[in-house]
Amino acid sequence: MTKTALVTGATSGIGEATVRALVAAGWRCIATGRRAERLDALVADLGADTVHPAVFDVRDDAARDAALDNLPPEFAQIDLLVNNAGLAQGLSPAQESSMEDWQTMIDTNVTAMVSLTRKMLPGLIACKGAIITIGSVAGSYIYPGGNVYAGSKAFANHFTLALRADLHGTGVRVTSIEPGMVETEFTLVRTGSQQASDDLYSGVHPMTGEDIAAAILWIAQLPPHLNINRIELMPVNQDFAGFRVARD
Ligand code: NDP
Ligand code: 8X3
Repeated sequence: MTKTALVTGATSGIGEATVRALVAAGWRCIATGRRAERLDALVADLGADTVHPAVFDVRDDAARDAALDNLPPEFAQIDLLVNNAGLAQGLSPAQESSMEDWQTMIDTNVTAMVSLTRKMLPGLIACKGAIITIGSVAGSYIYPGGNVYAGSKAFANHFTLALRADLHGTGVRVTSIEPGMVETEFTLVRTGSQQASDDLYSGVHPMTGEDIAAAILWIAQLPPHLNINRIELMPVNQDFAGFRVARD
C-alpha cells in the first residue's frame, strides 16, 4: 500500500530533495513551505496524485491546522513526519546578536517543530508510523556565532531522542538526523548573501540535499522492527575540532 509522508520545508534544499526521493520510491508526500510557487512547481513536476502542497508558515498554528486538518483522503493517513523546516539567522557573537533573529530561530526550529510533532502523534501512533527530525552537528559541536541556532538544534537532537523514549512500545520509529555542511539555501538565508554562501562552500565538496534525502529514504524504508536512533553526517572536508584558547 502507498505510504504518505509529511515533509516540512519542501520548497528547497533537503526538504525538496526528500520529497523527490520519496516520490521516486513510490511514496505520496505532503510538501509544506511558505513559497507557494515553489510547491506548485514541485506538484507540476511530480504530479498532483503524489504531491499535495500545503502552504503555511510553521509558526502559525491556525494556518497549519487549516492546511492539514482537511487533507484529500488519499493523503490523510500520514505514515512519516519529516521535521525539516528550519533556519539559521546571523553569525554574530551572542553579545552582538539580534533578539529578533534569536526569536525567529526559537519559534521556527523549536516551538513550531514541537507543536507540529505533538499534533501528529496520535495519528502516527495509530498507524505505527515514523518521525525523522533534521537536527544538526551544530547541536553537538560549538562554533563561534552558532549561539541560538546551535541551541535550537541541540534541542531538536535531544527532543527527538526523548520522543523515542516516550513512544517506546507504540511501534513508532524515531530518528534524529544530524548533518554538517549541506549546500542548500541555508547560508543564503543565514547571511542574506549569495557570495557568502558561495565562499563558505567553495572547495569543501559539501553534502547535497540529495545526500541527506538518501539517508531519509533509507531509514523510511527499513523494516518495522528496526530503529535508527541518530545519524551524524559530514562532508569529508569538515570536522569537529574546535578548541581555541585566548591569551592575556
Ligand atoms: P533551505 O533554506 O534550503 O530550506 C529550508 C526550508 O525550511 C525551506 O523549504 C523553507 O521554506 C522552510 N522554512 C523555513 N522557515 C519556515 C517557516 N517559518 N515556515 C515554513 N517553512 C519554513 O535549508 P536546508 O534545506 O539546508 O534546511 C533544512 C533543515 O536542515 C533546517 O532545519 C536546517 O537547520 C537543517 N540543517 C541544514 C544544514 C545545512 O548545512 N544546510 C545542516 C544541518 C541541518 P519557505 O522559506 O518556503 O517557507
Ligand atoms: C548547519 C550545519 O555545519 O553548516 O546546521 O553549521 S553547519
